[in-house]
Amino acid sequence: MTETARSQTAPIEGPDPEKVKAELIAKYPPKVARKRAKQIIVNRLEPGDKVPEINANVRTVPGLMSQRGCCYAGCKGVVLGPTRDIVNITHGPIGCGFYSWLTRRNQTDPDTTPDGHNFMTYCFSTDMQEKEIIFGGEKKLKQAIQEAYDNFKPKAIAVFATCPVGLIGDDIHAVCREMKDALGINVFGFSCEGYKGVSQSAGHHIANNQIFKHVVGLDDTIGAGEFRVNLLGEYNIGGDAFEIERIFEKCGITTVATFSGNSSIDAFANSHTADLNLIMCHRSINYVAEMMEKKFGVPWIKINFIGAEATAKSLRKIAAYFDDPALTERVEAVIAEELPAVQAARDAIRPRTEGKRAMLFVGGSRAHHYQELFRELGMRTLSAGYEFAHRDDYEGRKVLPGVKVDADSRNIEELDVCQDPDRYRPRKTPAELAALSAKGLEFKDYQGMMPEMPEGSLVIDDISQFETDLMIEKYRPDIFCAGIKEKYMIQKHGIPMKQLHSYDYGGPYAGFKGAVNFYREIDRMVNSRVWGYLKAPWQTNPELAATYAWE
Ligand code: CFM
Repeated sequence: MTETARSQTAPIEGPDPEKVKAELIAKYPPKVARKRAKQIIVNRLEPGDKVPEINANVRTVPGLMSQRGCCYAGCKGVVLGPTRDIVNITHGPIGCGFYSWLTRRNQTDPDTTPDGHNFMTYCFSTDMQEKEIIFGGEKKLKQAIQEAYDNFKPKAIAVFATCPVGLIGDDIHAVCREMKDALGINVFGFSCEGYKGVSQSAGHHIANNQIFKHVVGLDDTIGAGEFRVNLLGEYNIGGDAFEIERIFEKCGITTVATFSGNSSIDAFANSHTADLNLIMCHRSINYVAEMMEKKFGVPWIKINFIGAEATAKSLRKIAAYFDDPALTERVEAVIAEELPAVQAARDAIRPRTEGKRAMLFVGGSRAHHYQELFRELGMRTLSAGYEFAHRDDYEGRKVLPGVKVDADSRNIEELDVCQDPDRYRPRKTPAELAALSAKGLEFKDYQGMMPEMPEGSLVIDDISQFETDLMIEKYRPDIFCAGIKEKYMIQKHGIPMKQLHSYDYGGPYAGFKGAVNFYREIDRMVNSRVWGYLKAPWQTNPELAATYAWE
């Protein structure tokens, strides 16, 4: 365990977590309570420094108000959405396309050459109507692909299936193949119907598979740069990828492709030529890293650019991997140059944030990563959880061999990937890899969130609104981090609420400059008394009060 992790393990103050857990499930019917009990865990180290087991990536009980999204959201909205030069056509009713259109604030820096496309400002949809639902939508899809091609002449078109497409059985892949031949550009489809899997996590997997099958490996040109990496699972929300790219450039590290923030299809096609894959969001993209390693021999390591210390640590890991004195020196020089401004901001702010307490309930990686930034401010994480992550994101990848594959996961295709006979090129010899591992560089590993969380903190998978309300009542945290669906109900409790998906119009929060932005934002939020003055109507008029189970 790291120094910072150990400093977190003093028991958290406040109500007894076991009793809170009992209360969280007390009003549920017995079957639901049994299920939720396995998803609500008091984080206590077991013998051998083992964290307790948590149940994750399982169906939400109907009736519980979940934070989760759907498979289509994970595929189109999350993984493919941030790529500027693919025309992404949603095959379905208009709402799916509209509500997945730029709501995530993924930014891009389009190149301004005549063929430097940026389609992110457009929303493409087949706008299915009753007629297509009854008689089939393949014809309309074909027309839509043709129309998109005629108007925009893109390099690639991707098609995303929504729920009704799966229900009526349109064969989007056949249409894509036909149009690929007819138009002579890359056209590929994603069977990411919203109902597949138990959350958007299934959509990530489907997105990873198809992008690997149809795009990665199409361009073998080895570009310039001595230290060539891919950044996987960085979606450039609020400009995070821009800040990471800035730091990489200063260090002399070349980004071949970012999956998929500030990215282009050409970069994906060439990404297998990189010498190292860096995984930022493990949940959404680890499949691409695994497949790229098997097929092309590119090793992967887990990094994290959320938090100034974490950024410095991640840069040092990259330097350790390439094991080049000049790079190591440059990395150290960049860290030395960047950290004083971060330290100055932290020193000024920390007396006002020290000892404050946060709760984080976000997707599949930020609930972990942002604990770093709070720690830098002297704040503690009382409770955290993911919407849709799997056990490995909680407990670490060591649990993977024992994870049960249920019917919902079995529904999602596992690609059978093997070594490319011509292009597999191990980047390091087994002896070199072993020497690096011996020095502490962990390959293909992620320790997960729970080992770094305080003793006695509650880890809650797929938290419901009922549980959120009760957690706020019991602990009164100084700040709560989640998404837009939760925002207003949390503020009505008088608690400041920070969106960690879209960043509430703020950011970037990654890297060194991002850390300073975050410190300032959190200082402003936890030290503003405005939310405490707010009285919801039912607090002054009890007859308006909803009758909550614990009242
Ligand atoms: Fe990965 Fe993400 Fe996240 Fe995620 Fe998401 Fe997101 Fe997220 Mo919202 S890819 S898991 S599916 S870091 S959109 S940029 S913020 S839930 S914690």
